[in-house]
Amino acid sequence: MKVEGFELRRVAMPLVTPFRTSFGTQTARDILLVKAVTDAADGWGECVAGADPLYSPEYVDGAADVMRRFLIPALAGVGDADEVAGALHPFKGHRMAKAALEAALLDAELRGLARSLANELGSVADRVPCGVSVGIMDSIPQLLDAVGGYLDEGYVRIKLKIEPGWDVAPVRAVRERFGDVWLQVDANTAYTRDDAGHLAQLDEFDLLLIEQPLDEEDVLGHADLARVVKTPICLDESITSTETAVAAVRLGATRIINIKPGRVGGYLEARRMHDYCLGAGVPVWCGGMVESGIGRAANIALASLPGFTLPGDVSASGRFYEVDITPPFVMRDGHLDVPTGPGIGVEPIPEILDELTTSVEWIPLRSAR
Ligand code: NPG
Repeated sequence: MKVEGFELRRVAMPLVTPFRTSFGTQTARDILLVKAVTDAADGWGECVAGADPLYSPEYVDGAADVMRRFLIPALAGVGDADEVAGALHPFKGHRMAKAALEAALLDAELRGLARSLANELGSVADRVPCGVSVGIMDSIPQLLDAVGGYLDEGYVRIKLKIEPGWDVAPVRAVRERFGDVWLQVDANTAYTRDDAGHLAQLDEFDLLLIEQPLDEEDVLGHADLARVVKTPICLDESITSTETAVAAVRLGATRIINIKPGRVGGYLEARRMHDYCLGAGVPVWCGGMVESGIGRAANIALASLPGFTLPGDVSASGRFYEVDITPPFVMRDGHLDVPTGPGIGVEPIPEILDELTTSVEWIPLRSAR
């Protein structure tokens, strides 16, 4: 495959409702889409970096900058998606930027071969169960309304965002109102080691897991916490590669892993992490980063691998967007169909894409070939 260049396209997508987490409130996404133009086909990737470096050190302007100045030039001479990680390895970090470039090339390559990403990754299912992530609300009645609405739509698992001051009471209220629904919580690093006793109060609610209670660098703190709290700890932000996953599992810091392709540097690394976890008996689930249909399609493919035994943050497009840039993913019986078409199986709808685009930049590749 000969790569001619990459189009970096920024798209502004308003959310249907504000999404509040312990690190901020999001009302729209400023999405960086990458289109790889090759002699095989064009391919799409979505960069999940946020507008501000609040979830991770990456942010969308920084991702565009590192792609433009360092990552894309380093791809001259790369002919296959599986060469991308090696070519970009000299550049530290920036996994979300790297993931988007690799995803675009993988999509182009698979489209050229008329093979689906799901097949390529090792999918074993034609549909995946949908979990939904529910933001922090102003009041418990408002939260109960929101959760009730998602359960009515058919979501099979609820994740509540928590932070100090919004944890035990909302979890208790949801448990009391909705009975034995699959329930888990996500703190996005909002607690400290001193909160161990407080977090242990969540044990009585039979949660599937507590996600990333402590700082991303405090892996040892999670291992200590896991000896105090009975609910399984699941790491997200701390796990940036298969090697960090192996270490966290060995330390006893995590019993379950949230795999997000952007956070770990791409779908190929995500598969490698999945394969390790499957072999080690560590359940995994697919995280979400409020993706448009481009990233969502690829996440659904990943979530259909055999080790993804817990429902992921894999929601219908309508959970976040009134209008998506691809045909929307619609939930049926609490599940989404795994795309079967070539590559990620979906493409942006040109008129909608153009309407939501805020900038486009073309970066040609000076190929060594
Ligand atoms: O379903 O796409 C989704 C969102 C799931 O809660 C979700 N994502 O911390 O996991 C997270 C959180 C997130 C969203 C993190 C956006 C960073 C950015």
